[in-house]
Amino acid sequence: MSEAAICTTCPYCGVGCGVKARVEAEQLAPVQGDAEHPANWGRLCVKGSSLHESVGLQGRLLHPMIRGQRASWDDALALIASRFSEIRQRKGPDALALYLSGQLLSEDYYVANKLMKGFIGSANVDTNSRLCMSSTVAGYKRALGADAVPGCYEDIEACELAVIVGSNMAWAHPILYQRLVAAKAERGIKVVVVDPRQTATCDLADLHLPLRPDADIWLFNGLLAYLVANQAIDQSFIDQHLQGYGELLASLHQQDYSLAQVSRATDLSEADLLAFYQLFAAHPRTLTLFSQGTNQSERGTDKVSAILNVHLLTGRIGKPGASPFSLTGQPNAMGGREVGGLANQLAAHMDFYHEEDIARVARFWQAPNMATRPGLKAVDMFRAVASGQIEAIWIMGTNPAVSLPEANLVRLALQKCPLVIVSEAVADSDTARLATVLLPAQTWGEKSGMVTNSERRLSRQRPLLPAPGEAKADWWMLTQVAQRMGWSQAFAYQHPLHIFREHAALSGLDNQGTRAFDISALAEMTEEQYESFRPLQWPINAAYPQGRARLFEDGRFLHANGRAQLTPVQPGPQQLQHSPVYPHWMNTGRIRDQWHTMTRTGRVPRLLQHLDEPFVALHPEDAEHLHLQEGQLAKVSSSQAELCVRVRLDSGQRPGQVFVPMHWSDAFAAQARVDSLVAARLDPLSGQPAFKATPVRISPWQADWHGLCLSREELHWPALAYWSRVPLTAGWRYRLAGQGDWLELPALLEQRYGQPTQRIQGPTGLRLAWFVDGRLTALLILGQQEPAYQLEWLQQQLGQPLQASERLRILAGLSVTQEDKGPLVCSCYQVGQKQIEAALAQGQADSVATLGQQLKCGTNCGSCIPELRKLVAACGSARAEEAA
Ligand SMILES: Nc1nc2c(c(=O)[nH]1)N[C@H]1C(S)=C(S)[C@@H](COP(=O)(O)OP(=O)(O)OC[C@H]3O[C@@H](n4cnc5c(=O)[nH]c(N)nc54)[C@H](O)[C@@H]3O)O[C@H]1N2
Ligand SMILES: Nc1nc2c(c(=O)[nH]1)N[C@H]1C(S)=C(S)[C@@H](COP(=O)(O)OP(=O)(O)OC[C@H]3O[C@@H](n4cnc5c(=O)[nH]c(N)nc54)[C@H](O)[C@@H]3O)O[C@H]1N2
Ligand code: SF4
Ligand SMILES: [Mo]
Repeated sequence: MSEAAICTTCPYCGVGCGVKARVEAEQLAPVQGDAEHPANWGRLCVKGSSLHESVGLQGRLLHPMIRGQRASWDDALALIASRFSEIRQRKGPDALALYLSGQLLSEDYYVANKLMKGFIGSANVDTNSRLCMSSTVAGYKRALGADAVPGCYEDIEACELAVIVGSNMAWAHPILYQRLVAAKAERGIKVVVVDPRQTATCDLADLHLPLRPDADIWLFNGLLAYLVANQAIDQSFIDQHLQGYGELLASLHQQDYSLAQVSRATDLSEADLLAFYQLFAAHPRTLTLFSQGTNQSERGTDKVSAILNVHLLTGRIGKPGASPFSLTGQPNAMGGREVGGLANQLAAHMDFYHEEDIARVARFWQAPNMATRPGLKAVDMFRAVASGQIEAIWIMGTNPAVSLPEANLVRLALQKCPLVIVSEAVADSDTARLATVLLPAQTWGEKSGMVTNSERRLSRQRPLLPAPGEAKADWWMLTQVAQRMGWSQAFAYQHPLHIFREHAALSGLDNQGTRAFDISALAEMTEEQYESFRPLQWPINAAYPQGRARLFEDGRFLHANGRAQLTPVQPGPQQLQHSPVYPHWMNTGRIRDQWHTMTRTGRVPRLLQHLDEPFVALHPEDAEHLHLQEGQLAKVSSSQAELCVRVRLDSGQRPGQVFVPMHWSDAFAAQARVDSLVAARLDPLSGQPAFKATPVRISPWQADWHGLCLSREELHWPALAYWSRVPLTAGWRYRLAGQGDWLELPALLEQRYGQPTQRIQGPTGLRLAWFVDGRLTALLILGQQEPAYQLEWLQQQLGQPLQASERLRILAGLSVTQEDKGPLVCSCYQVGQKQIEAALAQGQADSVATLGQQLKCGTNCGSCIPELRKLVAACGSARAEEAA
C-alpha cells in the first residue's frame, strides 16, 4: 500500500530544500524535491536525492548505554540528573556544559538553552555554529544591530552581479548554485568568485580571483577606496541611514589602497582587481554570497565587516538583487541563532549586554537561576573540560572529537572528563566512543519540529518512519532531565508544538520592532496549523503575518538610532608567514558528496564513489618539488599531529596551499582526522576558529606493502599506517597500506571467514578469496607495489553468485567482459570518467550537453557539470596538441 507523500525538509545544508517522501511497505521510497517549496522548487542535489538510502538500522544506536553497557532510559536519565545536581551544588553551575548543533531542531535547541541559562544558571551552552556562523553573527550585529540576513533567495533571480566570497556553492549549496547557473543562462548575470582555490564553483565565474589566503580585507578595502574615489557610493543613503562614515573614510588613509599595493597584498593582478572593481561599481544589483572562507578565519568578523561596508556605502542592502548574503551551513544553523544557542546570546535575539533583556527572559521563563553573563565559547569550553573546571558535558548532535580544532586535545579532555553524555543517532562515532552515557536520538525522518534556512525561512521536518529501538527526540531527553532536577512545571512539554509556541511568544514579548526576530504570529498555532505549516520567512508577526522576504529595504536598521554602523577594519600585518618547518598552508573544507563527519553520507555507497578516500590536493608544481605523484600516499604534518592520506594533483590549487577534506574520522580511516592538525587560532570577537590556514609539511610516505580488501562484514584493523573504508551495496571495501610484514591481515580474515577458498602466493604478493555457496564473501589482495585490479568490477562481484570460471578471475582482479568505467563522475547515473573520455575521444560527444544526451551524465542534479566541462576541455586541448 502506498501512503500519501509527506512534505519535509532536507537535513543537510542550509539551503533547506523541501523534500517529498513516501513510505511504502514500511520502507522509505526514493525521495523527490517538493515542487512547491520556495528553496528548491522541486530540485534536489545528490545528497538530498539519496536520503532514502541513508536511513535504515545499520549502525544505529538503539538503546541508552552507560559505560558501554545497555541501560534503561530511567537509569540513564536518573544518573544524568543526579550527577548534574550534585556537581552544580558542589562546584556551581559553571561546572556543567551543553554543546549543541545546528542540526538540532529549534524545539530541541530552545529547551536546551532554557534549561542551561534559566534553570541550571550558567550560559555554558554553545554549539557547532561557533565553528560555522559566529563571525557572520558578530559582523551582522556590529553593522545592522541585529543578527539578521537582509536578503532572500529570489535575489539570485533579481541580481545582475553575484560575488561569491569563500564559498564553494557548487558543492556545499548545490541548489542555490543551480539557481545561479539558471540566472546566468537566462539573464547573463556576471559572476565573480573570490577563493584561493579554483573550485567547481569557478566554473560559473566570469572572473575568478585566486587571492592569497586571508587577503579578503585588502580586496574589499581596496574596493571601498575605489568606490569612494570614483564617486560610486550612495551619498543620500549614507547621510540618511548610516553612521561612522567619517571614521571609515579616515581609515582608508591609514593604508595605501592603491591598485598596485592591493595587488601586492592579495597576489592578484591589477587588471583583475580593476575588472572586479569596475563590475561592482557598474552593477547596483549586486549580491555578495559568503561562507566559510570568510567566517573561518582569525579575521572572520572583520572580513564580514569589510563586505558589509561596501554594501552599505552603496545602499545595496535589502533591495531586490542587492544584498550581502551569508550562506548558513547547517539545516538549522539559523534556528539555533534564533533561540540563542550561542554562549554569548540570550534567547530570541536578546543579549546579556542589556539588563532589561536578562530580566525579561527571566520573567518569561519564571527562571529561578537566570544566568547573567555569557558562557564559554566552544574552544574555551573544551579547554575548561580539559582543565577540570567543567566536570560534566552533554554533547548533542555534533561530533567534536572530529570537528573542533586541536581535536586531539578535545579527545583527551573528554577521556578525562568525569561525565560525558552524548546524544547520538549512530552507535559508533569518534565522540560516542568517549561517552560515559550514550543516549539514542531520533534523527531525520523520525523527529519532528521546525528548522530555519539561510533566507530566514521556517520549514517543518516531519516524521516519516517510526523511531527505531528506544530512540527519543532530543527535546524529550532534556525535559526528562530537567524534570528530574526539580523543574517539572517549566519543562512539562508533551509535544514539540508546545515548545514552539513558547518560543514564538518570547520572540514577540515587548518587541515593538526592536528585535528583528519576531514570529509572534505563530504563538497561538494549533496542532493542525503546525502539522500543515508551509514555509515562511521571519518576521512573522502582526505587521507581516505571511512573513517578509527582505529586511532593511526602508533603510531602518536595529541600532538604537535606526542607523547602520560602518566599521573601519584594517588588514593588519601580513598574517600568513611562511615557516621553514611547515612551508605549506593547509586549507580544509567540504567535498561534494560527503556531509561533515560522514555518520550519515558515509553509509551510502553511491556517495562514496565520487571521492572515496581521504586525500591531500596539491598543485602539480608543488607535487613535483616534493617528489609526489597522483595516488601515492603522503604524510601531512603540523605542529600538532600527522595524517596519512592519498595525493591528488589539482592545478586549481594555489601553489604553496594544499586542501584536505574535513570529513574523514577515526571511524572511516586510520589517520585522516584533519582537525588533529589544526591549532585553535580564534577570531577575537566571534571565537570562530581559523580552519582554513594551518602551516603544514607534506612528505612522501613509503609503504612496504599495499592492499585491497572486500568483505561482506565490517572489519576492524590493527594499527596500520593507512586504511580507509567505503560502504558497498553488499559489504565493505578497504584500501590498506603498512610497514613491516602483512602477516596479521590474512590471519584476521581467517579468524572471521575460515580458510580461504582460493589462494595465490607470489614472491611479491598474496591474493586470497573466500567463497560461500559460490558467492564471494571476502577478498584480500596484498603486494609490495600497489597491486593491479579492476576495482569497480571487483566491488560488484562481492556477494554475487559466480560461475566457476568467473571465480577464477576474481584473484586476477580483472574482468574479461566488463569495461572499466574508471572513477565515478556522475553519481546520479553512475557514469565513470573512462566512459566519458571514451565518448569524447570517439567523437560521440563534444560538449556537456551532448555527453548528457549520450550517457545521461549531468542531467539530474547537475553537480558534476563542472567536472564534465573539465573533461571536455581536456579532450579539446589533447586534440589541439595532436593537430599541432
Ligand atoms: N557537500 C557538503 N555540503 C555542505 C556541507 C558538507 O559537509 N558537505 N556542510 C554544510 C556546512 S555546515 C557549511 S558551514 C557549508 C560550508 O560551505 P562552504 O563555505 O562553501 O565550504 P568550505 O569547503 O568549507 O569552504 C569554502 C571555500 O572557502 C575557501 N577559502 C579558504 N580560505 C579562504 C580565504 O582566505 N578567503 C576566501 N575568500 N576563501 C577562502 C576554500 O578554498 C573553499 O573553497 O557547507 C554546507 N554544505
Ligand atoms: N577542518 C575543518 N573543521 C571543521 C570545518 C571545516 O571547514 N574545516 N567546518 C566546521 C563546521 S562549519 C561545522 S558545521 C562542523 C560540523 O561538524 P559536526 O557537527 O561535528 O559534524 P556532524 O558529522 O554533522 O555531526 C553531527 C552528529 O550528530 C549525529 N546526529 C544526526 N542526527 C541527530 C539528531 O537528530 N540528534 C542527535 N542528538 N544527533 C544526531 C550524527 O550522527 C553526527 O555524529 O565542523 C566544523 N569543523
Ligand atoms: S542543496 Fe542542501 S538542502 Fe538542498 S537537497 Fe542538497 S543538501 Fe539538501
Ligand atoms: Mo557549518
